[in-house]
Amino acid sequence: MRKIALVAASILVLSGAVLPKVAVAQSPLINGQVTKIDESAGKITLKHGPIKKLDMNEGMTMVFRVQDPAMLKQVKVGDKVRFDADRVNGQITVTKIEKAR
Ligand SMILES: [Cu+2]
Repeated sequence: MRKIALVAASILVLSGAVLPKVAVAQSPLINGQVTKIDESAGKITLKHGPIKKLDMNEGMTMVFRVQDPAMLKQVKVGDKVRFDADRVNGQITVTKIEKAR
């Protein structure tokens, strides 16, 4: 019986039934798509939806600075991503980025 419960729990986790609850608890990320990466400049171009906190009420394609150059290795052109951005020293900067699943 114990084994069956364990298998059932594993299936729940693998199917993602448990994961969405975790995601909801995090701060909402912005959906976007990578259109260009400039590693030497530490910049990324993202097509993105509205970002109310940065006064972008409509979606657009624009260049962002990245907080950490390593972020540019995690994604490639064409990837759909989820990211967060903020004004850092007056520059709009990606503070977090992950591939969308
Ligand atoms: Cu924008």
